[in-house]
Amino acid sequence: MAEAALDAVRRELREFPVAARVPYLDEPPTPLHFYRDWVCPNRPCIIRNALQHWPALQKWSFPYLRATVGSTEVSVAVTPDGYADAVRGDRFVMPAERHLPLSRVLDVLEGRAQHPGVLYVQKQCSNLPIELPQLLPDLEPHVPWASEALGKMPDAVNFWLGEAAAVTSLHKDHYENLYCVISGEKHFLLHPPSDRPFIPYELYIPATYQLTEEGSFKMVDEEAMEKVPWIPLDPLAPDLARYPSYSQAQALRCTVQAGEMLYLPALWFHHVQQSHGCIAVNFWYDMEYDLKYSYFQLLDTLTKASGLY
Ligand SMILES: O=C(O)CCC(=O)C(=O)O
Repeated sequence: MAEAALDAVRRELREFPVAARVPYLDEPPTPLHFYRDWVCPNRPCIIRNALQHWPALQKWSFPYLRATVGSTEVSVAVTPDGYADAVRGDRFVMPAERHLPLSRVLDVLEGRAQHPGVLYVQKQCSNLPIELPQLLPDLEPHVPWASEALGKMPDAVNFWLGEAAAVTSLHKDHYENLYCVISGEKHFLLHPPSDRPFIPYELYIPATYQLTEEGSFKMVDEEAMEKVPWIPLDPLAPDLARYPSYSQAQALRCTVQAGEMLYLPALWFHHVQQSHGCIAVNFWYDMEYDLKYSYFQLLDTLTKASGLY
């Protein structure tokens, strides 16, 4: 009886409708349209012609970055394999953090210098205004129509620049994310929150990579930290023998080109890759902890309780 009921729940979850692709808007929406058509229904879209007035779009080349912020030290995530914040064996491993002049990162990206591991300038705590304030005149400090629709300013404005090998593992955030590509392209693999029953989570011992003097990496456990719930699955090569339910999840893929902005709604799972040297900026607006959040929590609880994942 209970098993039949669970089967019925699983069937309903499998058949839950999702969009087949991420739609494009040819111009930024009004605050009302953004709120009504995208934020409320928690639907992603790619917005064109929303950044063309930013000087960054014309200016941000490697020579320009060298000239304006080349000597500025930035936090760089360094990993042996390009995966920061990802499951490796029985650990959740965070990157080694280096502070390097941006010109050094650019040298490595251009093949003029070597550095052990894979470099990714990314620190998700407003590294743009904090570490690279000289670049702020080249863009708007927020996305006005989004700030008006959401009734708040962004919690963080982040700058991303990295090697093609730098990958962001599948995860979700409680932010409404406006992700702007300035040069190059980003490849997103997305899952709607309704795919939660098919996406595995496990608890992992947290560890951090340390880069030794000789340039090799070792993992050091973060003894004081609690275990971290994380997704062990690589959506590019899912281990379906181990996580068979993932075959029922429906990934949406999209590429965000230079000059485009992805609206990535809160709670959507995302895995991100990029072209070599891609430059991006994103705005994180804290989500409203409204019914959407409550429904997601309910789905999460049911998923765990039903033994799905
Ligand atoms: O660009 C990336 O590599 C990751 C972006 C991301 O995970 C985010 O904005 O939440």
